[in-house]
Amino acid sequence: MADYDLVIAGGTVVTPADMFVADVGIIGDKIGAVGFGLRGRRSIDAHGLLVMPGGVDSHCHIEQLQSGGGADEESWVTGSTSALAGGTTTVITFSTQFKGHGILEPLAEYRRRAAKAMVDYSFHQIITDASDEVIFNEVPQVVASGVRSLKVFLTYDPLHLDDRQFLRVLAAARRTGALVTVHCENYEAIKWRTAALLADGRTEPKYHAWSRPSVLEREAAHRAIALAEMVDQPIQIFHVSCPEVAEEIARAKARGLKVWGETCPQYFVLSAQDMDRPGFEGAKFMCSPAPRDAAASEGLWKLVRDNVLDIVSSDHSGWSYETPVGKRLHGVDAPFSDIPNGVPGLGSRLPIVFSEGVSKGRIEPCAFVRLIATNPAKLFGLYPRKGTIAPGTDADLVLWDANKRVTITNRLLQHVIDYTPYEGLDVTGWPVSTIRRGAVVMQDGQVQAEPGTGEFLARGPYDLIRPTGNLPFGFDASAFQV
Ligand code: DUC
Ligand code: ZN
Ligand code: ZN
Repeated sequence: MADYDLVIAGGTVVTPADMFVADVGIIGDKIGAVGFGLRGRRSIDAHGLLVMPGGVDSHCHIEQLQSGGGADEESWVTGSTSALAGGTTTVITFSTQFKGHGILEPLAEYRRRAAKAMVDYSFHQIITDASDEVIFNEVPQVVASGVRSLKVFLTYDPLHLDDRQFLRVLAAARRTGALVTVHCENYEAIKWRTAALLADGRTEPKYHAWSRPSVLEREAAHRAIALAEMVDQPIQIFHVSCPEVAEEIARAKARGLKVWGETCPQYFVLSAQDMDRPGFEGAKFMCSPAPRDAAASEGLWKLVRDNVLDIVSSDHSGWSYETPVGKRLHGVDAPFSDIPNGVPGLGSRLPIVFSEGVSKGRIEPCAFVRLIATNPAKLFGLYPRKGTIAPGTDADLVLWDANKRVTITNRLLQHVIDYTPYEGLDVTGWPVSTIRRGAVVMQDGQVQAEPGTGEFLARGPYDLIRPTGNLPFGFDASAFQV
């Protein structure tokens, strides 16, 4: 008699800590057992494949509302399709705020849109206007609804917060038990350098990198960490592009601070050189922070191995290349400062990290699992439901052919964006099947999930992001409405 609805038989199970040949037995939407000789009503032969937790992408932009109306081109259906095609089963995306407005209405609208998801999902709440109403009234409601992370930008018009506003967000997070994630670049310095570059007639996409050198990311990361230390509020530094930024995080960790760092595949395989292609082509590679150089990429791998950078997310933020609503929004002669930032990456995240990391011998498979699933699940309060393979956890799995060699093309990634910055990149290692809460939702590149089958993941309080209790002079300024 069968004990399980589905058995994944004979694969090499990779958990965050261990790797061994076993069967995985699934009952309904949960893992029932990991063992030998398990009998299921259905069985999938996984001999020769790795069986890993479904990817958790804790930083991606899907159907994000835009200030001028409308939303990002990548919809919940197309974004989910790409995620599932690439082995990711959970995403954390963004509900945004428009300056002068609150956060409750956009969050309600965003939840309505996300109801079409085919992956499980949660949100970070972006704060662009730290008004009294938002900070003291709305943030507590949003956090209580399960959106337990706030996101701030230290640069970008019209998103950026000054230090006082940033402090108010840190304090609100401390009061409500949320994590703060930070886009670290120095706003004024980028504006100043951009003005000088444009004054000198340097307008092409490659000057995007010149406008925001790594020192400006390092400065902002240092400042974010210092202010978070003063408030005693845990933070995560988003999309670390180079070692000198990660070293700020390493120093903070060594001081006992709760500071975490994320990097993204673009910082492993792209460089500032990519933006120096003929004509407008360089726009395809423009994202912020800007990709650096090969030495920076290699340096990031060392910081991954040293556990300074513990998450690799996609920062999927797609803008099509050929359409008038994407990179060409302001025309092909637009100066770099008017070209939308961001690169697509939901579907390519796991293959690139696996290939560059595991296949090229930089990390072990268990470390890969930690980077792309376990650590994001832990940091954002989704673990152990997500991010591992063990009895009682959600049956989210990716079956992986570690030896399959693929040349990335846009078609394989199945997002709506009309290009990938990784076109032509050779990778070794590719997803064969994706299983989301017990259902096979991707097989050999065919995504077979219905819109609306993704679940909202409300995140409750969890220990990892509790403040340390170390405050200068023992004075908790966050207890006051200032
Ligand atoms: N940088 C961001 O901070 N967000 C999305 C796109 C990008 O390049
Ligand atoms: Zn960012
Ligand atoms: Zn982003």
